Amino acid sequence: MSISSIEAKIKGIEEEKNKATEGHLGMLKAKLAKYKKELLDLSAGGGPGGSSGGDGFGVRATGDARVGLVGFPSVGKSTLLQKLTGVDSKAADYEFTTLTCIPGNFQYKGCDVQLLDLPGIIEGAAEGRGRGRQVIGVARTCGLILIMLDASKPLQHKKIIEEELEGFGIRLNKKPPKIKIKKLEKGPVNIIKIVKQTHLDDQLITKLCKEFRYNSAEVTIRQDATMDDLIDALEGNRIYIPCLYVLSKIDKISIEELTMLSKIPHVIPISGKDEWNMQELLEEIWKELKMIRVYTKPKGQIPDLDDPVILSKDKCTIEDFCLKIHKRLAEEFNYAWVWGTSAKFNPQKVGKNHKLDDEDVVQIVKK
Ligand SMILES: Nc1nc2c(ncn2[C@@H]2O[C@H](COP(=O)(O)OP(=O)(O)O)[C@@H](O)[C@H]2O)c(=O)[nH]1
Ligand SMILES: [Mg+2]
Repeated sequence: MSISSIEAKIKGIEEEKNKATEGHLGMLKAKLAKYKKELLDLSAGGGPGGSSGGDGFGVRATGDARVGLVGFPSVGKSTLLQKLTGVDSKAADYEFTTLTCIPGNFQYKGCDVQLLDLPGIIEGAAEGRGRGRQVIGVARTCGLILIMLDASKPLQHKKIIEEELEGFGIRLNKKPPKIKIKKLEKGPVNIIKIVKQTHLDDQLITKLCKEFRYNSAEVTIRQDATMDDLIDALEGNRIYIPCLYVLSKIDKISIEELTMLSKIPHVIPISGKDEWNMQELLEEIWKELKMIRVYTKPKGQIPDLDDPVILSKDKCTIEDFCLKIHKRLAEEFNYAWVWGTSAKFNPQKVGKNHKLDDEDVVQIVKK
């Protein structure tokens, strides 16, 4: 099927969806998810001027973490990139800047963060076509997405961007559904409900499973799941990323408006132009990235507090720490001394699997 015929189908289903009953709605949503996936599969990387590089835009990842910045044109993305990283993307040719992704790096708490200005993603549906793969490629490598919203028209834009990213299989500020689906050789769809289901009945669950070719399967549901949760679990391959909404140009709105807009969850109000609230933005980015700083302490010396080793909270063992410094260090490792909140007493003698906390101090003892 061609891109435009799939797009026509999606439009038709969207219209039907508005007048559907619950059960029917589930089937339509499942079909929609399937067509959207087909559309993505068709959109090979590398639109005009783009690159089909491994991460979607061919920008080399540098630093300890990556943050993707998306938003409508003229909301202040380039201005923020310039203020935080010194990279002047406006100086680049206009055509060029809408078609590619511009990286810049900034340092915060010893962490080197790569910020990617992804201008071409939201602007212009025609240009955006075929970009899905690239967006996903980049999103997979980002620890955080920043959605920039102009304070003068934030809510409408927020909805459009969220729907666009949702359509690409990206889930913002969500956890994967606690639903396990195991394909079986034969038999019916066997549903195991660990908690009471208030949105889904067995008939609908079975129908949805079959729609995704799980004719014989064991479905274990550990949360009060919605239709969308089940479809995400059946589709698999979703990307779960934290997201902050950067409300820009607050220098142009009133205190009353600002107070109201600040109630949006995960929102950080800023003015890139006047550099308002930059420190808070950096602090929130840091928190969302879930990084920790670990200081090294060579034997008989004081810890080096200027140059921390940066680890992420899901990979923060002593072994991860060694590997980040040098592969050989992990091989030569005997034990380590740890000072800080992860230690039961200071210092504690630990092995490779010990998990470190932010601002711990480590001394490695080799074999
Ligand atoms: N008042 C105000 N204007 C801003 C702010 N940030 C950017 N601008 C202006 O908005 C326009 C678009 O900014 P730009 O950074 O190029 O937006 P982009 O298209 O999202 O990259 C420019 O004229 C900027 O000077 C801000 O915080 N306050
Ligand atoms: Mg720009």
